[in-house]
Amino acid sequence: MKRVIILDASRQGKPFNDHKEFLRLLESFDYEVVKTFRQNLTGVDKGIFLGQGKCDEIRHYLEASEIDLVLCNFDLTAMQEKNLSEFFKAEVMDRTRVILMIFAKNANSKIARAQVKLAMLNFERTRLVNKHAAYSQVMGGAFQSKGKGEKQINLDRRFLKREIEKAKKELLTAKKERQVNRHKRNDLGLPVIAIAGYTNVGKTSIINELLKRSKGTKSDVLDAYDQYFRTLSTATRLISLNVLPDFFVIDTVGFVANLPRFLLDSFVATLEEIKEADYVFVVFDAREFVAIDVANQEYYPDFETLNERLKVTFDVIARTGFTINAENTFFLANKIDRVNIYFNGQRPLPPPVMKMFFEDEYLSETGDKKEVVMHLVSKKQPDSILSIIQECLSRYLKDEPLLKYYFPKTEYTPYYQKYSLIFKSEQDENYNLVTMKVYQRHLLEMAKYRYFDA
Ligand SMILES: Nc1nc2c(ncn2[C@@H]2O[C@H](COP(=O)(O)OP(=O)(O)O)[C@@H](O)[C@H]2O)c(=O)[nH]1
Ligand SMILES: [Mg+2]
Repeated sequence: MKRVIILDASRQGKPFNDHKEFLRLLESFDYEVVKTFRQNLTGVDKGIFLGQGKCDEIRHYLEASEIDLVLCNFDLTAMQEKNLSEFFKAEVMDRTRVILMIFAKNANSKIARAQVKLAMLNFERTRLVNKHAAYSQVMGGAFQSKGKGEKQINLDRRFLKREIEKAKKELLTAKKERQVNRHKRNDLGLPVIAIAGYTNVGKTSIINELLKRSKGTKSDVLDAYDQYFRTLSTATRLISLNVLPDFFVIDTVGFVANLPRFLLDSFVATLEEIKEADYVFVVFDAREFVAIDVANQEYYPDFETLNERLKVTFDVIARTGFTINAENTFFLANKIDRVNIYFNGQRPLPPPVMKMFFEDEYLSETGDKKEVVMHLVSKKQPDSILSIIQECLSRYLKDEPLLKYYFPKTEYTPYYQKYSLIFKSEQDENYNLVTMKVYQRHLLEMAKYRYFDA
């Protein structure tokens, strides 16, 4: 584990970026965060961004604890980055650089890798321009050093330009290749649910809860799907529950608040798995917008807060190529267990859903305000999540016929559960009679069990 420190800054008491979110972002790396330094800025931006006193303090700390990596939860100009790293005698990375590294880690496909590379090169190029401006400013009349700096910058610029052209070509090739592979995954025959949302809302936790309940050892369950599985991204998991037919879930890289504009394309590229999904679960943190009406002792949605996030979410998901509609998208407000308000020592039970209206082009053809149903869930109450998945899977099986199968009692057939949503289960002397809908792809193999239209 590499030991690092974090610098956090605020202006007039308002942090530039959320500290907890930054910590969560860093979990992608093998870092041990040893200490956080905070400063509230008062003056204008300086060459070293922070105050001199704070910088001295940090330098002493770095020296004493032999740490040589400093991560900033704010953006720096090229000049500031350079000045700080020289002063600290340590590597200094600003927030955009950290985010770029995360994207690089999460780029699972050729396209994503090419897109991230391009963003990194463009980032370096903007730094060069800054650096150049900074050089001219600082070096001013000193002819010799100015000339030197400019020469180096021109070399760097030419190098970057070449690299950027290369990366653009790579991206184009990768995009062409994808056209060819595009329909590979539709062979799966199992529904695919992508879990999307901001960092730290509980996407991975929800998937882990499902995995905990998933039966069979991993290799066991995966065997049957092996050949398909290879075409899937590494973040895809097969969920095989006793109570529901099998399905896939995809964990996605979290949205980052205040994402720099020029990173949007590479962010979207790391989310491209979403396009292959049949359904998207958009997860939010309930604490951000579930409010309490004290007078009526009721929960209500603080829609103002949510509005902006919904907009960004829709925009990003649409950019992946997934067409959001009212059928294929579910909204989850997770961590409802953390919304703790008590009246006379009692916590009113949160409702299972909250309805709200959202003006959005993606959800409505007419441009009218469209209803968004927000499911209030918690990983602590997995049933709340399972019931949404059940609803999702029954939508997937909407057009399949409801059939009644006769399974001989002597035959142990938990197998059929994998591919079917069960509506009713009865028994007679010799048979288990099960009324169910079966995934289309598996109808044929199930035909050996006599069936009747239910
Ligand atoms: N109390 C509570 N904590 C949760 C819930 N879901 C997730 N968490 C916690 O929230 C943090 C972030 O969860 P994680 O699944 O990593 O979020 P992700 O970034 O969206 O994948 C972790 O500390 C989880 O234990 C929940 O429903 N209730
Ligand atoms: Mg996660």
